[in-house]
Amino acid sequence: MARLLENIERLCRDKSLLEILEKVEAGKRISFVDGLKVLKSDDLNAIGMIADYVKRKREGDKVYFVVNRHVNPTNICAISCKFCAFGKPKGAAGTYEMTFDEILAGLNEELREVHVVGGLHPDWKFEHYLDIVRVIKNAYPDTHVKAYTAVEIDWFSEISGLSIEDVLIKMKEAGVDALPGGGAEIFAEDVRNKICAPKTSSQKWLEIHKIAHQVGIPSNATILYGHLEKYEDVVDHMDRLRNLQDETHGFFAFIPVLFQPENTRLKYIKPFPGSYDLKVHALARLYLDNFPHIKAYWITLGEKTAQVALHFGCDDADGTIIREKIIHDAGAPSEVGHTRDFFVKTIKDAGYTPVERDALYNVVRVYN
Ligand code: V47
Repeated sequence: MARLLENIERLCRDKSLLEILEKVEAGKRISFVDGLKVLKSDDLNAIGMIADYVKRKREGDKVYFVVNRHVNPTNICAISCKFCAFGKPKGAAGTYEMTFDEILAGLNEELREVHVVGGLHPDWKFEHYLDIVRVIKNAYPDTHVKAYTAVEIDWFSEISGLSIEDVLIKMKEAGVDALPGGGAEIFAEDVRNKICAPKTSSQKWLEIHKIAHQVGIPSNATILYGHLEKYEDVVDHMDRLRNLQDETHGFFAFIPVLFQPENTRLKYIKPFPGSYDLKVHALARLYLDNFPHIKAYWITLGEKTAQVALHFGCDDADGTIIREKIIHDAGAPSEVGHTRDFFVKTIKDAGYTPVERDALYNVVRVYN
C-alpha cells in the first residue's frame, strides 16, 4: 500500500486532490467541499487511484457479484414520474401483471437473491404484494428476497392504513430479507420536484430506511444521476445518506444509477461524458466511508464502463439479473442479463478477484 501511495502522489496532476488523499489515508472523513473538488477536478486518473486505494484498503482486490434475478411484477403505476419509461396507467397499451406462476417460472435453486420492484398498482392490495414474497420464499426458502423500495412501502402504508413500521414488520414476516435502494433518485428537493414530483419525499425515503434498519431489515441506497442535478446535489445526496448511516449502520451498498432518457419525458437531456460516471462512483467510495459496498451497476453504465468503474472505487458488480425491465424500457445500453461465467471473466480481466456473494454479502465462493 505504501508503494501505491507514493505512486499516487507522484502521478497526481491536480495537487488539491492530495489533501483528500491525506485525509483518507489517515482514516479521516472528507468534507462537502472535498466532495465538490472531486467532481470539479479533471484529474480523472488521480481520482481513480485515490478511490481504488480506499477500496483496496477495505476489500483488497475482491470484487463481489451475485447470481440473482430481477422480478418486476407489474408496470401499472398510480403515479407518473418524468424520468420513468416503465410505469404506465391502468388500461394503457403495453401494461402487464405477472401471475405467481409467471414469477416462479423465471426462478431456480441456483439463485442467491431475488430482487422484486414494480409499479404502484391501483387495485392490488398490500396482501397481494406480500403473497408475491411468500410464493417466492415458499418455493425457494434458501434464496434471499430483496423486495420493495421505500416508494412502494409508502404506498403500502397508504393503501393498507398501516404505519410504515407495521408494513415493514409484515414484509419481514412474509420473508423479505432486505430492501433495494431504489426510489431515492435525488434528494435535492428542487430537482426532485422537476423529475418526480408525485414520488415519496426525500425526508420520507430516509425515514422509511431508518425504520427498516430499526426493525432489522438492511437496505441499499441509490442515486439517480445524469439528468438535471448540480454537483452540489450529488454531494448533498451522499451527505444525507452518510448521516443516516452514522445513526443506523443498516445500509449495505450504494448504487449510482445513470439516467437513461429514451421514452421518458426528459428525453431532451443530453448525455454526460463518461468521466462524470467515473467521478460519481469514485466520490461515492470516498464520501460514503460508512457504506460497506459501492456497486458498478452495469445495466445503466453498460458492461464496459462498469468494468472500468471497478478501478474507481467499486467493489461490487451487482449480478446476473436477467429480465430487468425498468431501465431497459428507457433504452439502457446493456444486455438484459449475464451468466456467472461472464462476471468471473469480467472481474478477472479487470485485475480483481471475483467473489460470489448472497444478498447479505455472505461469501458463497472465491474464484482465485
Ligand atoms: O429508483 C427508473 C431507476 C430505480 C430510470 O438495491 C431509472 O441492489 C435510469 O431499485 N434511467 C429502481 N434509472 C432500481 C433499483 C435498484 C437497481 C439496482 C440495484 C438495486 C439494489 C436497486 O430504477 C429507480 C430509478 O432510479 N430508474 N427509470 C431511467 N429512465
